[in-house]
Amino acid sequence: MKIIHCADLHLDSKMETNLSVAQAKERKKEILNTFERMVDYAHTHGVTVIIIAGDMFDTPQVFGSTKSRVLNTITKYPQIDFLYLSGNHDESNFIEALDEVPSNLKIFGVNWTTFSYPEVKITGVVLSDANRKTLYDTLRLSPDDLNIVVMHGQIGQSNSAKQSETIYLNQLKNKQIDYLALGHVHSYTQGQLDRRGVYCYAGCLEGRGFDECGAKGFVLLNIDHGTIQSEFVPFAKRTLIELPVDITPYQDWFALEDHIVALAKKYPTKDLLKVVLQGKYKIQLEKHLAMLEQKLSGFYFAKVKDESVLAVTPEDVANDISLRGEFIRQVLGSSLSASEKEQTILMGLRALGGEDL
Ligand SMILES: [Mn+2]
Repeated sequence: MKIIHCADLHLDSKMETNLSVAQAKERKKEILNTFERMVDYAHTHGVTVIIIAGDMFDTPQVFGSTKSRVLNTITKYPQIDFLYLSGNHDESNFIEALDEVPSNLKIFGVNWTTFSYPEVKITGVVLSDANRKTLYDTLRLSPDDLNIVVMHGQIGQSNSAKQSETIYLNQLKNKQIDYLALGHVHSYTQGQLDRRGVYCYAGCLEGRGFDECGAKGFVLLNIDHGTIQSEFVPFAKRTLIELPVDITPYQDWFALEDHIVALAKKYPTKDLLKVVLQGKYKIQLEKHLAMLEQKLSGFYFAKVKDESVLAVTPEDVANDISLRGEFIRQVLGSSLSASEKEQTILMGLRALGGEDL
């Protein structure tokens, strides 16, 4: 038996942070497409259950067109069960607004609900303020069954935090869980729960911003002879990549540009790239950030973030008796912050060089 564990689809996300209006619209469509592609994959790979561990939608208000595409996808494959747990973003509006719930769309509620299959029992609960303390005591699983448990929230070790979103892993130990299918964390993460089981966040299907970099996809579970094998399947249409570059060794901007362009060649141009300049640079390095962005414009999206700092010390200009040397010594000796000093020195040097400010 094969099962897909996915989560955090955030359908209908706005996507406007970095992208143009047209690209944001396109990415929004792509996220929905990736969900549909995943369901097609399930069909062609003999998957019979898809667990959606929360945050299927980004906001409680779901566009009618999105809702009907999701419903069509679900009803297109009646032999696949969709086990849906609402997360902290989507609440239960999607289900409540349905005239008729398709028979293969099965829903977890605020009490433990179990869906039984010959090879596995899948049990889940939606966290709420009312149940967050009692749910651990009310979970009863048989050691003789293969058990998947579905929840949405942030794992924590103690019971001290107050948020209803916290899942206390310690209290799920020795509960006969074989696989804890989680949603909430947007990157694939797996760890040992106890001697018997593992916990796993599937992550989101598509990264939306540069806080969601790296491979995104779903987890494919293969159940065979009473054991669960799990495998992360990268599935996103586009990946967001953060590329840190230490510019310390470079005094020539064009050599640095060549270096960055060569590094960027490792990634497909369909992806979204953020180059982060780091390290300490000398005054001699003249930066042309817009030109670098232009050179990376073959990517679906590219931007350059400059986090590098100017490395000039009083020793560097100790013997410089020019106005420039005096100016730098004055600024370095002032009470300005490090970034203010950097800005002031750069502006001052440009002014001394006769450039427009
Ligand atoms: Mn989420």
